Amino acid sequence: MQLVGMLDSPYVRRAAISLRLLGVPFAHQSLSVFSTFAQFREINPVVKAPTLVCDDGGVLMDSTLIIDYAQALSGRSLMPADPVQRLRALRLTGLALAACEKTVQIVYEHNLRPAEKLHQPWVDRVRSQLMAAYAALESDVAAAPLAAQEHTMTQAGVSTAVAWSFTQLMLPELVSPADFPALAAYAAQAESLPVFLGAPQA
Ligand SMILES: N[C@@H](CCC(=O)N[C@@H](CS)C(=O)NCC(=O)O)C(=O)O
Repeated sequence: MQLVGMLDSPYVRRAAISLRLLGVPFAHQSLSVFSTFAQFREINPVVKAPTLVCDDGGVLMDSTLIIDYAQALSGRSLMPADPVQRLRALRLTGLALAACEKTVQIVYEHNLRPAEKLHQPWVDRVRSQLMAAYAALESDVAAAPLAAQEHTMTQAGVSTAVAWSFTQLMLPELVSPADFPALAAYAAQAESLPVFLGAPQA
Protein backbone atom coordinates (compact mmCIF):
# COMPACT_ATOMS: atom_id res chain seq x y z
CA MET A 1 0.00 0.00 0.00
CA GLN A 2 1.08 3.52 -0.63
CA LEU A 3 0.18 6.59 1.39
CA VAL A 4 0.38 9.64 -0.83
CA GLY A 5 0.73 13.18 0.49
CA MET A 6 3.07 15.47 2.39
CA LEU A 7 3.60 15.10 6.11
CA ASP A 8 3.08 18.85 6.58
CA SER A 9 -0.60 18.00 6.07
CA PRO A 10 -2.06 17.04 9.47
CA TYR A 11 -4.41 14.61 7.72
CA VAL A 12 -1.55 12.78 5.99
CA ARG A 13 0.43 12.79 9.23
CA ARG A 14 -2.37 11.41 11.42
CA ALA A 15 -2.94 8.67 8.83
CA ALA A 16 0.79 7.81 8.70
CA ILE A 17 1.13 7.73 12.50
CA SER A 18 -2.07 5.69 12.87
CA LEU A 19 -0.94 3.13 10.27
CA ARG A 20 2.35 2.76 12.14
CA LEU A 21 0.61 2.39 15.53
CA LEU A 22 -1.63 -0.27 13.99
CA GLY A 23 1.34 -2.10 12.49
CA VAL A 24 0.04 -1.80 8.93
CA PRO A 25 2.98 -1.69 6.47
CA PHE A 26 2.93 1.00 3.80
CA ALA A 27 5.23 3.00 1.56
CA HIS A 28 5.04 6.78 1.71
CA GLN A 29 5.02 8.90 -1.44
CA SER A 30 5.58 12.53 -0.54
CA LEU A 31 3.62 14.38 -3.24
CA SER A 32 2.16 17.86 -2.84
CA VAL A 33 -1.42 18.71 -3.84
CA PHE A 34 -0.02 22.07 -4.98
CA SER A 35 3.52 21.87 -6.37
CA THR A 36 3.00 18.38 -7.89
CA PHE A 37 -0.70 18.73 -8.69
CA ALA A 38 -0.45 17.01 -12.10
CA GLN A 39 1.48 14.03 -10.72
CA PHE A 40 -0.96 13.73 -7.82
CA ARG A 41 -3.90 13.87 -10.23
CA GLU A 42 -2.57 10.83 -12.08
CA ILE A 43 -2.90 8.85 -8.85
CA ASN A 44 -6.12 10.44 -7.61
CA PRO A 45 -8.04 12.70 -10.02
CA VAL A 46 -9.64 14.44 -7.02
CA VAL A 47 -6.17 15.47 -5.72
CA LYS A 48 -6.84 15.09 -1.99
CA ALA A 49 -4.16 14.33 0.58
CA PRO A 50 -3.96 11.80 2.07
CA THR A 51 -4.67 9.27 -0.65
CA LEU A 52 -4.13 5.57 -0.02
CA VAL A 53 -3.36 3.37 -3.01
CA CYS A 54 -4.44 -0.07 -1.80
CA ASP A 55 -2.86 -3.39 -2.70
CA ASP A 56 -5.68 -4.12 -5.19
CA GLY A 57 -5.02 -0.75 -6.90
CA GLY A 58 -8.10 0.86 -5.37
CA VAL A 59 -7.75 4.47 -4.32
CA LEU A 60 -9.06 5.62 -0.96
CA MET A 61 -9.11 9.18 0.35
CA ASP A 62 -9.91 10.97 3.60
CA SER A 63 -7.76 10.29 6.66
CA THR A 64 -10.64 9.00 8.80
CA LEU A 65 -11.66 6.46 6.15
CA ILE A 66 -8.03 5.41 5.56
CA ILE A 67 -7.61 4.84 9.31
CA ASP A 68 -10.89 2.91 9.39
CA TYR A 69 -9.61 0.61 6.63
CA ALA A 70 -6.22 0.20 8.36
CA GLN A 71 -8.04 -0.80 11.56
CA ALA A 72 -9.99 -3.45 9.64
CA LEU A 73 -6.75 -4.75 8.10
CA SER A 74 -4.95 -4.92 11.44
CA GLY A 75 -7.86 -6.24 13.50
CA ARG A 76 -7.09 -3.51 16.04
CA SER A 77 -8.60 -0.13 16.83
CA LEU A 78 -7.25 3.17 18.04
CA MET A 79 -10.66 3.91 19.56
CA PRO A 80 -11.50 2.66 23.07
CA ALA A 81 -14.23 0.00 23.17
CA ASP A 82 -15.75 1.28 26.41
CA PRO A 83 -18.63 3.65 25.45
CA VAL A 84 -17.70 6.37 27.96
CA GLN A 85 -14.06 6.43 26.86
CA ARG A 86 -15.11 6.05 23.23
CA LEU A 87 -17.33 9.11 23.45
CA ARG A 88 -14.49 11.19 24.88
CA ALA A 89 -12.06 9.96 22.21
CA LEU A 90 -14.57 10.75 19.44
CA ARG A 91 -15.31 14.19 20.90
CA LEU A 92 -11.62 15.09 21.18
CA THR A 93 -10.86 13.71 17.71
CA GLY A 94 -13.70 15.84 16.32
CA LEU A 95 -12.29 18.94 18.01
CA ALA A 96 -8.77 18.17 16.76
CA LEU A 97 -10.05 17.67 13.20
CA ALA A 98 -11.96 20.96 13.42
CA ALA A 99 -8.74 22.66 14.60
CA CYS A 100 -6.90 21.20 11.59
CA GLU A 101 -9.64 22.32 9.21
CA LYS A 102 -9.75 25.86 10.60
CA THR A 103 -5.96 26.16 10.48
CA VAL A 104 -5.94 24.99 6.86
CA GLN A 105 -8.71 27.49 5.99
CA ILE A 106 -6.71 30.39 7.43
CA VAL A 107 -3.53 29.25 5.65
CA TYR A 108 -5.36 28.89 2.32
CA GLU A 109 -7.04 32.27 2.78
CA HIS A 110 -3.63 33.94 3.21
CA ASN A 111 -1.51 31.85 0.84
CA LEU A 112 -3.87 31.08 -2.05
CA ARG A 113 -6.12 34.14 -2.23
CA PRO A 114 -4.76 37.43 -3.56
CA ALA A 115 -4.39 39.86 -0.62
CA GLU A 116 -6.96 42.30 -2.05
CA LYS A 117 -9.56 39.51 -2.15
CA LEU A 118 -9.05 38.41 1.44
CA HIS A 119 -12.40 38.57 3.23
CA GLN A 120 -11.60 39.65 6.80
CA PRO A 121 -15.01 38.75 8.34
CA TRP A 122 -14.50 35.18 7.11
CA VAL A 123 -10.96 35.03 8.53
CA ASP A 124 -12.25 36.39 11.87
CA ARG A 125 -15.01 33.79 11.94
CA VAL A 126 -12.60 30.94 11.21
CA ARG A 127 -10.16 32.26 13.83
CA SER A 128 -12.87 32.27 16.50
CA GLN A 129 -13.79 28.69 15.56
CA LEU A 130 -10.13 27.66 15.78
CA MET A 131 -9.75 29.24 19.23
CA ALA A 132 -13.00 27.60 20.41
CA ALA A 133 -11.74 24.17 19.31
CA TYR A 134 -8.44 24.63 21.16
CA ALA A 135 -10.18 26.05 24.26
CA ALA A 136 -12.39 22.95 24.47
CA LEU A 137 -9.42 20.62 23.90
CA GLU A 138 -7.35 22.43 26.53
CA SER A 139 -10.00 22.24 29.24
CA ASP A 140 -10.58 18.54 28.55
CA VAL A 141 -6.91 17.54 28.45
CA ALA A 142 -6.15 19.67 31.56
CA ALA A 143 -9.00 17.94 33.44
CA ALA A 144 -8.02 14.37 32.52
CA PRO A 145 -4.70 13.45 30.92
CA LEU A 146 -4.60 11.68 27.58
CA ALA A 147 -2.54 8.50 27.16
CA ALA A 148 0.90 9.42 25.82
CA GLN A 149 2.52 6.02 25.27
CA GLU A 150 2.56 4.26 21.90
CA HIS A 151 0.80 1.17 23.24
CA THR A 152 -1.99 3.10 25.00
CA MET A 153 -2.45 6.11 22.73
CA THR A 154 -5.87 6.45 21.11
CA GLN A 155 -6.91 8.33 17.99
CA ALA A 156 -7.80 11.24 20.26
CA GLY A 157 -4.15 11.46 21.32
CA VAL A 158 -2.79 11.11 17.79
CA SER A 159 -5.13 13.73 16.33
CA THR A 160 -4.79 16.18 19.23
CA ALA A 161 -0.99 16.15 19.10
CA VAL A 162 -0.88 16.30 15.29
CA ALA A 163 -3.37 19.20 15.18
CA TRP A 164 -1.47 21.16 17.83
CA SER A 165 1.90 20.70 16.10
CA PHE A 166 0.38 21.67 12.74
CA THR A 167 -1.14 24.89 14.08
CA GLN A 168 2.15 25.71 15.82
CA LEU A 169 3.95 25.20 12.50
CA MET A 170 1.54 27.27 10.41
CA LEU A 171 0.08 29.90 12.77
CA PRO A 172 2.46 30.25 15.75
CA GLU A 173 1.46 33.89 16.28
CA LEU A 174 -2.22 33.02 16.64
CA VAL A 175 -2.27 30.12 19.12
CA SER A 176 0.21 30.58 21.96
CA PRO A 177 1.44 27.59 24.02
CA ALA A 178 1.24 29.84 27.11
CA ASP A 179 -2.55 29.97 26.70
CA PHE A 180 -2.86 26.19 26.19
CA PRO A 181 -0.28 24.65 28.55
CA ALA A 182 -1.89 21.20 28.84
CA LEU A 183 -2.07 20.83 25.06
CA ALA A 184 1.48 22.09 24.56
CA ALA A 185 2.81 19.64 27.18
CA TYR A 186 0.85 16.72 25.74
CA ALA A 187 1.98 17.41 22.18
CA ALA A 188 5.61 17.69 23.32
CA GLN A 189 5.34 14.25 24.95
CA ALA A 190 3.71 12.72 21.88
CA GLU A 191 6.21 14.31 19.51
CA SER A 192 9.05 12.59 21.38
CA LEU A 193 7.66 9.11 20.62
CA PRO A 194 9.38 7.13 17.85
CA VAL A 195 6.12 6.83 15.91
CA PHE A 196 5.81 10.63 15.75
CA LEU A 197 9.53 11.15 15.11
CA GLY A 198 9.21 8.68 12.22
CA ALA A 199 6.61 10.93 10.56
CA PRO A 200 8.14 14.43 10.89
CA GLN A 201 5.89 17.28 9.77
CA ALA A 202 8.70 19.50 8.56
N1 LIG B 1 -11.24 15.51 5.57
C1 LIG B 1 -10.03 15.27 4.79
C2 LIG B 1 -9.29 16.57 4.59
C3 LIG B 1 -8.08 16.38 3.68
C4 LIG B 1 -7.56 17.72 3.14
O1 LIG B 1 -8.30 18.72 3.07
N2 LIG B 1 -6.31 17.70 2.72
C5 LIG B 1 -5.72 18.87 2.12
C6 LIG B 1 -4.23 18.90 2.40
S1 LIG B 1 -3.97 19.39 4.08
C7 LIG B 1 -5.94 18.81 0.63
O2 LIG B 1 -6.04 17.73 0.06
N3 LIG B 1 -6.01 19.99 0.00
C8 LIG B 1 -6.16 20.11 -1.41
C9 LIG B 1 -7.55 20.45 -1.80
O3 LIG B 1 -8.47 20.34 -0.97
O4 LIG B 1 -7.73 20.81 -2.95
C10 LIG B 1 -9.16 14.21 5.49
O5 LIG B 1 -9.38 13.96 6.70
O6 LIG B 1 -8.33 13.58 4.83
